[in-house]
Amino acid sequence: MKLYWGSGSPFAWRAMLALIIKGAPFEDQLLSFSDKEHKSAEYLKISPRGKVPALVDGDTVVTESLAIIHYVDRRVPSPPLFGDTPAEAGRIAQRVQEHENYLGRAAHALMTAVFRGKAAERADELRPHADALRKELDALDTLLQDAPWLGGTRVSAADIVLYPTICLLERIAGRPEVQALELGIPVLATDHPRVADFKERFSQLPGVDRAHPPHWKS
Ligand SMILES: N[C@@H](CCC(=O)N[C@@H](CS)C(=O)NCC(=O)O)C(=O)O
Repeated sequence: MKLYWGSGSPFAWRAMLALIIKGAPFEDQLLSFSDKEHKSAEYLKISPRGKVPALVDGDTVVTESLAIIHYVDRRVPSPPLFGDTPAEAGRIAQRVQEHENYLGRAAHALMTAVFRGKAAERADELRPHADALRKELDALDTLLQDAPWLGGTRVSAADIVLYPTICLLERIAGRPEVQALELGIPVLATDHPRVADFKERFSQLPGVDRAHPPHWKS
C-alpha cells in the first residue's frame, strides 16, 4: 500500500495512523502543499479533488480519510479498529461521527482561521467554536474516566481520529497571537487532564511518530 499525505493535514495524519496501528507495511509519499504537488496532473489522476490523503493498493484507490480507515481495517484484519462486536462497532462509529460533527468541526473552524491569518478579524465568530470545543472535551474527559481509550480497552478508529485534532489544537492554542485573542480555547493539561494523558499515551504507541507533521520537527 502507498499513502499520499501532506504535512499537518489531520485527515492524512489519521489515515497514516490507521496503517501504523494496524502494523501494516506501507510506503508513503509526502506531497508539498506549497509546491502544489497535490494539484499536479499525476496526483489528480489518483485524487481528482486534489486532496490528501489517498491510498493506493494495487488497482484499488481510496480517498477520504474515513474511507481509508475502513479500507485498512478490512484489508488488515487485526487489531480491529471498530471492535469485535456489533455493540463495539456501533459505539466506535458513534464516537468517530461525534468527532466529525462537533469537536472536529469546531477545531477545523479555528484552525482554518488561524492558518489563514484571519483569527484576529474573526475573533467574535470563533469564540462559540472555542465554547463548543470545551464542551466536547469535557465529555471526552468524562468518558476517559472509565476506560483508557475511547472505544474501551483497545485503541480504535475513535482514538485515531481524535489524536491529530488535539495535537493541532494544542499547537494553535500555544501561538502567542492566538493566546492574545483570549478566544477561550481550553488548555488540555489543566482543563482536560485525562485527554492530555490520552494524548501522551497515544503519542508513545510504536510508530506513531512517523505520522507527525514533518514540518513541526524542523
Ligand atoms: N474529507 C476529506 C478532507 C481532505 C482534505 O480536506 N485535505 C486537505 C488537507 S487538510 C487538502 O488536501 N486540501 C487541499 C485542497 O483542498 O486543495 C478527508 O477526510 O480525507
